[in-house]
Amino acid sequence: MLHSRLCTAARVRFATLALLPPLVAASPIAAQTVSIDFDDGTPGQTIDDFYSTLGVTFSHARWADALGPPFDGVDDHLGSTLPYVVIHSTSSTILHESDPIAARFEPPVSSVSLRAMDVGSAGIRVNAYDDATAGTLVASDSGTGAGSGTGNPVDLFVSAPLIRRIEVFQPNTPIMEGTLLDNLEFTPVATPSVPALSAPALAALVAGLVAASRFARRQALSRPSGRQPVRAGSAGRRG
Ligand SMILES: [Ca+2]
Repeated sequence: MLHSRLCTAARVRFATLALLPPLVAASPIAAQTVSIDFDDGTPGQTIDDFYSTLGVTFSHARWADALGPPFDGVDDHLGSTLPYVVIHSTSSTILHESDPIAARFEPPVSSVSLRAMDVGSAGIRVNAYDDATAGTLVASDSGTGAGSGTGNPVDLFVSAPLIRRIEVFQPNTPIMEGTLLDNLEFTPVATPSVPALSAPALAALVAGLVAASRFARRQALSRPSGRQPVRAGSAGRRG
């Protein structure tokens, strides 16, 4: 009897809870794509954590005036947003693989795009990793051009479930053929929301459980028992 009552109560409680998932279900927070045109900095200064509130910090990157020195022609900037672009903090427009421009993302991102201008025979490449300092290569993209690449912009794009860092460099042993970077975009990975019950939802949940318990108890008490009490001394005796 006790087991039967408990089972009935449990079933009714479960049925009540089954009606409540819309109140407690967690859904991912939509990720907003972040766009940076680098036109709000100061030429000559390193970028570092200037955009950290947007979720990205840089190594070996500085702002440069797209129409000023050290660029050797007015067409170098074609494809950029003016007035500023990004170059290496010490090697200017030359991006060595051993000393790349790096960007680190916190929170991690699922995709990154950027534009390289003046891409020539030295090419341009972006490698994406799942760690801020080391990790595994999870995606890459590259492009190339002819000669010094004047007036040749290349769009790069990488995507992976989790990207924490990218490195950008010229893969074909740059000597005097440089490139400029601009227009970074990235999309943070969607994060699950923390489910929270509002006060009315919590009150409804408690009321539902109490009502279910009372209902189960009434059902159990009103059900006729299938077992008759045994009277001592009467069973099995015949006159
Ligand atoms: Ca720009």
